[in-house]
Amino acid sequence: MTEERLHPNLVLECHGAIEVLRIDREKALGALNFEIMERFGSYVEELTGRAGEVRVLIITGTGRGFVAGADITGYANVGQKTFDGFQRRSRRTFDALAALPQITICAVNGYALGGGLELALCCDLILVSEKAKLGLPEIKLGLLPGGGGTQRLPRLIGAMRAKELLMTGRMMTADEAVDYGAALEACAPDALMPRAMELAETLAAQAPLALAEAKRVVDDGLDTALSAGLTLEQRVLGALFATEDGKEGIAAFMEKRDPKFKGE
Ligand code: CO8
Repeated sequence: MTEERLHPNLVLECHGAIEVLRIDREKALGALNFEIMERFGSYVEELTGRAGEVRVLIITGTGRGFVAGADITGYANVGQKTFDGFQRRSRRTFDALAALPQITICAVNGYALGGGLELALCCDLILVSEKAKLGLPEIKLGLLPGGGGTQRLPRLIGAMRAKELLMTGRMMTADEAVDYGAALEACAPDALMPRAMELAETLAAQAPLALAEAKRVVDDGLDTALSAGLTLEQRVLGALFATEDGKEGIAAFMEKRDPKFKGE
C-alpha cells in the first residue's frame, strides 16, 4: 500500500487495483472549499484515463464529518461570477465522478450534507456508518442544492421522499438512508472501511469488461426509455459473449474451475 497527499486535505491510498481517496478536513467536518474541489476534480479527471490499472475507487472522510457540504465561509464574500464559476467546476467534477469507468464506493463516515450527499450520490454504491447523518440543508440558507441533489436524489429514492428532505432540510439517519434506498448498508463505525474494502475486493475480482458494462448499462438505461435500455442491454450482452472473458467464464463453469479473466 502506498499513501500520497494530493492536497493538504486529500489523502490517496493505493492498494493495487483499489484506490481510497480520503477527505481530511476534520475541523470543518470535511467541508469542500474551492481549492479542495479543484484538486478533487483533477484527480477524478485523471483517474478516468486509468481504467486498466484502477478498478475501484473508495471515497471516505475523516472523523465525524464525511463532507458537511460546500465550504459556506467561501460563499460569504464572493461575487456572482466567482459563485457561478464554482458551480460550473463542481458540475464538471461531479459529472466526471458519476461517469468514471471505475466502480465507486462512497464510505460515508459522518455528516454528508449538501455537496457531501451530492458527492455520495455520484457514486455507484453508498455505505454509511451508523453515526452518519445525510441531508440537503441548503433551504435553511435560503438556497437549493447545486451539485445534483434535486435531480439525483429523486431518481434514487423517489420524488416525494426527496422533496420532503429538500423542503425541510432535515437530516436522514443511517437507518433511514438504507430504508429509503439512499444507501446500501449501515455499518458500525469501525466496520465501515473494512466492509468497503471487502466489497471493493469482490468487485475488483470480477470480469473487467462485464463489470464496467454493468455500471454503464444501468446508468445509461436510466437516462433513456425502457425499450432503448432493453436494446442496449442485449447489444452489450452480445458483445460480452464474443469476448475472451465471456468464453473463459463459460468454459470455467463447464470445467468446474475458477475463471481467469483478462479484461479481453
Ligand atoms: N462550511 C464551512 N464550515 C463548516 C461547514 C460548512 N458546510 N459545516 C461545518 N463547518 C464547520 C463549523 O463552522 C465549525 O467550525 P468552527 O469550529 O471553526 O466554528 C466546525 O465545522 C464544526 O461544526 P459545528 O460546530 O457546527 O458542529 P456541530 O456538531 O454543532 O454541527 C453540523 C454539525 C450540523 C454539520 C453543522 O456544522 C452544520 O449545519 N453545517 C452546515 C451544513 C450545511 O448547511 N451544508 C450545506 C452547505 S451548501 C452546499 O453544500 C451547496 C452545494 C453546492 C454544490 C456542490 C459543490 C461542492
